[in-house]
Amino acid sequence: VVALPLVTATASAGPSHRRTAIALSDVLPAVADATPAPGENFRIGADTVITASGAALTVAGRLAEVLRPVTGFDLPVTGTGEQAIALVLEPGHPDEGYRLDIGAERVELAATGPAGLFAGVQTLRQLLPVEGPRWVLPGGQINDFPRYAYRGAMLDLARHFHEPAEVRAYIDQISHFKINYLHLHLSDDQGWRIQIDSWPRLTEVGGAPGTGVSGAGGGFLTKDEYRELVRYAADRFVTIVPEIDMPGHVNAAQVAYPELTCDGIAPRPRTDMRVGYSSLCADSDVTYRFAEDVIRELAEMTPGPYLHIGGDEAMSTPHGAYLTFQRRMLPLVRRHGKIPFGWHEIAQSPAAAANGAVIQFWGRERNSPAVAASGAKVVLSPANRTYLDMEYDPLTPGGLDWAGAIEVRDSYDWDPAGLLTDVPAERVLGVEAPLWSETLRDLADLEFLAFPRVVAIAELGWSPRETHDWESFRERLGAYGPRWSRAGVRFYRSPQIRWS
Ligand code: TNX
Repeated sequence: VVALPLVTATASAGPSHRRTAIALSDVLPAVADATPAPGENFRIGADTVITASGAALTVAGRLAEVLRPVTGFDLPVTGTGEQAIALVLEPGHPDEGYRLDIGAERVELAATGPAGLFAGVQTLRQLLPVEGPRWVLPGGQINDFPRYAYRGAMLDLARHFHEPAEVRAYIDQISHFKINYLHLHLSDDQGWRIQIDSWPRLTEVGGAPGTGVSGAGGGFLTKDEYRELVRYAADRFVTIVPEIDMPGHVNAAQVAYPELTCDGIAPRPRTDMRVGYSSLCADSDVTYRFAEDVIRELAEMTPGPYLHIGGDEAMSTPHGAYLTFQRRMLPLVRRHGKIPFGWHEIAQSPAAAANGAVIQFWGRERNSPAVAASGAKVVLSPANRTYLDMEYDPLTPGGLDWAGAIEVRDSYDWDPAGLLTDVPAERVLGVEAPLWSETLRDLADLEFLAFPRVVAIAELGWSPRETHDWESFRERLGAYGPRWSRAGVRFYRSPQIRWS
C-alpha cells in the first residue's frame, strides 16, 4: 500500500485486529491533507441523522438521497441530533474547500458555502465501503480545497448527438471527481445541436436524423432541454459552458442557410470526419447578424459566466479575415454579458486579451508564443494528454490517433503549471478533458473512452502538486473499479492498473 506524501504512515498501517478497508486518503482526486485517527471510526447505523440548516439543507438532502438506498437506513435530515453527520457552514474555507472531521460519535463536514459541502460529500461517499453490511467511515480529519478553479470536461454533441439522459449520466459521474465545468460543443460541420428561434433551420436541417459523422448521430437539444440540463448540472455544482464553433466548423449552418457562405451557394451536407474546409464570411453583414442572434439566445439561456466561440482550425479563413471576425465577435460576447472562451487560435487576435477571454490550449507543443504574448488566462487541454477521444493503445476499440495513443499514465504524468514553459503558472485557470465524438455511438462508447482518463485530469486539476504520484493514483484508481462496476459504468480496464 502506498501512502500519499502528505499522509502519515498510519494511513496505511498494516492489518489491525479489524482492518478498515478504506483509509482516509483513499480518495480520487487526492485530498490536500489527511490526518488519520485510528480507532475514531464512525459507523452509520439506524440511529444516524444528518443535521443541517439554511443553505446547507440542499446538499444534506442530496447526501441522504445517496446514502439511504445503499445503506437502507432512514437518515433523517434534522436540525440537531446525536450520532450525526453534521453539515456546517462557517467562514474561512477556500472556494470549494471543506474540512471533514470523522470521530466515533460524530462526523462534521464544514465549508463556507454549499459548493464546498458538495465537494466534501463526494469525498465522504468514497470513504464508505462499496458494500455493507458495516457502513464505517475511517476516523480522522481531512482538509481539502482545489488547486485550480476550472476543472472541466467537454462533450462533442455535434459529431454525434447524445440524448439529455446520456449527458445527465456523464454529469453524475464527473461530478463525483469534483469536476465543476461541462463544456458542450454544440455545433460543427456535421450537425447543429441547439435550438435557436431566430434561425430555426439550424436544427430543422442541422439536427435532423442522418446528421453527424456517418449520418448516425442526429438530434438536437430544445431550449427547454438545454435549460433542464443546465439546472441538473448546477444541482451537482457543474456549470455548463456552451460552444458555438465559428468562423470554421460551420458547414451544418451553411447547409441550412446558404447566405452564410461568401458565394451564397449551399454546400453539401457532410458526414465525414475531415476538418478545416468551411468558413463564415468575415466581411458579410449577415455573418454578424447570425452570430449575434445565436450568441444572444445562447447567453439568455446560460446562467454560467462563460460562452465558448470555438475559433479552432479555421484553415479556410484567410488570416486577415480571421482577425476581422474575432475583432467583432469577442466584444459581442462581452456585450451579452459573458466571458468569451475560445480555442487557442483566438490568441492571435488582440481582441482576446482585450475582452478578457479565456484561451483553451489544445496543442502538443511545450510553448506557445501567441498564447504567451496574449496575456490571457489559459485552460489546458493538451491533445496528447487530455483528449479522451484518442485511443488508449492501437488495439483498444474506438478513438482516433492523431495526437497519439494515450494510456492512463500518459494522461496523469504531467503538471499543468509547467506545461507551457512561456506561460507563467498564475495564468493557468485550470484543465479540461475534451471528448470529441467522431467514433462514439452511445453511452457505452463514451464511458469507455472517458473512464478512467477523465479522473486523471480531475486529479491534476484539483489536487496539490505535492500529492501527484502515479503509484498512489493507480492504487486509488484500482480500488475505485468496483464502484463503477456497481454503477454500470463501462470503464476501460487498463492493464496499467491493478483493479480490485
Ligand atoms: C481537432 S482540437 C478538433 C476537432 C476534432 C478533434 C478530433 C480542436 C480544437 N478541434 O474538430 O473533433 O481534433 O480529435
